Amino acid sequence: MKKKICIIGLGYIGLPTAAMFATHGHKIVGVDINKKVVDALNNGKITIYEPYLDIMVQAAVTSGNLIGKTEPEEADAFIIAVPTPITSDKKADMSYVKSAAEAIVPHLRQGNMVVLESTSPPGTVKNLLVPILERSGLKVGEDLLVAHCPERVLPGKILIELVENPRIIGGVNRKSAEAVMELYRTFVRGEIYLTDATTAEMCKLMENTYRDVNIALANELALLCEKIGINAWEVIQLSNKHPRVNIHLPGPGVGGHCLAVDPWFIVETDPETAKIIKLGRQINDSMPYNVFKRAIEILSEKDSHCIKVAILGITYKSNIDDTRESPIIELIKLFEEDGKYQVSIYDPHVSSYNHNGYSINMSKDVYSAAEGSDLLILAVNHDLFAKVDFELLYKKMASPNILDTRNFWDRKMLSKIGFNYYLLGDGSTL
Ligand code: SAJ
Repeated sequence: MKKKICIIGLGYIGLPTAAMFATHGHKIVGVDINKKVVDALNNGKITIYEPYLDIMVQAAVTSGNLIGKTEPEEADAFIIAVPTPITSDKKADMSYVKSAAEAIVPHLRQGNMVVLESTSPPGTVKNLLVPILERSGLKVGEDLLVAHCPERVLPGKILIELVENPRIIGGVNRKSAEAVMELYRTFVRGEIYLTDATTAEMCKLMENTYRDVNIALANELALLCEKIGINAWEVIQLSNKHPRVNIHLPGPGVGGHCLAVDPWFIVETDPETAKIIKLGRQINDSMPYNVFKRAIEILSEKDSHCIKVAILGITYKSNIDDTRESPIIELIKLFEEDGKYQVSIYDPHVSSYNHNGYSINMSKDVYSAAEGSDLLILAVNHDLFAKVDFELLYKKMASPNILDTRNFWDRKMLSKIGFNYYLLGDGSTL
């Protein structure tokens, strides 16, 4: 049966979810406190980049099934997809979830569903959401069906993963979980597994923690191999031939709003017990500094007061425009704080960067960023960087040093042109 659904939060999760429900026949009110986002939506436009999302949103708005508003209103179901950022002392900031829940209370009616999609510390539905919703006077689990349905989509592949990924739905009781499952069945083709709300919260956090800890292991291996004088990428490739081994990839750090944040929500719950999780976070957070140190070693021959470093890529991973928690920002800051370096940055997906009063000047292309530089760091493996004209790049640079942090470029080809090619995690080039 077609429903009216109010989706609170029109970001990387809320907007695609709204468009998905709307193009499957439901009436969607997309709610955001940012008027610009709402106005853009009502004009069929979007303010974030995600492949094909613009087309889908436009279709949904044109059909009349998706409209944007700055306040929630009465509906059959409410989906909360607001951010759960991290505070400076690494605690979950639940203020957006709290205000979204409070905003829907006056509109709740008997038989409504409330779904929390935002990634939250274990116990959030039980201890934070339910007490707020109970202010409506409705009996949670009977008159009001409540569940956690964590999002699991990969930025860059959101639309396909929304449909195909398996989902976990954790209800305050079975009745709630089953009702929410029926709603999501509208477009989810993957398996749907039902459980309780706190288990669902922990599953979501552990999925990202599992990945974060495994990347930390790969980063530790990279640092070890640099010291031992061997190539970590070869170790990984060969070790992964074992049928039960899947070592992840090292890199300049772990960013994004998920892996760099979610493990802290578990640490916060029990810091004494969550030892590996915390250490993994610390190792990954140290990677920008390790890249910086390696760059300084490469540049140590240079006797100059102003050394020019070019950095390619500023996003937290390849082929997206998202710079949240990007380790590359930390790397840039390390060079700037040292004072000896002039840094130029280019990213084909980011034309300007300004966050909390800190702004970065972006170059207009690879070659203007590289002009006169003594070292070029490949920080993000955007597909577009495979198409660089390396002969031209060689001519532009003052000293032909490349530090590849992603094992993305062809060492042989670059060496043939005349570059000194260095690879993160490869001690054989030291
Ligand atoms: N990275 C590495 N080495 C690797 C893999 C990734 O250094 O081997 C780095 C990336 O460069 C990036 C960071 O990790 O900085 C995170 O990238 P990612 O592609 O692993 O994940 P996200 O943050 O874009 O999306 C994750 C996904 N979670 C898992 O794969 C377990 C996604 O499915 C979740 O929905 C999403 O978090 C989320 O919203 O929680």
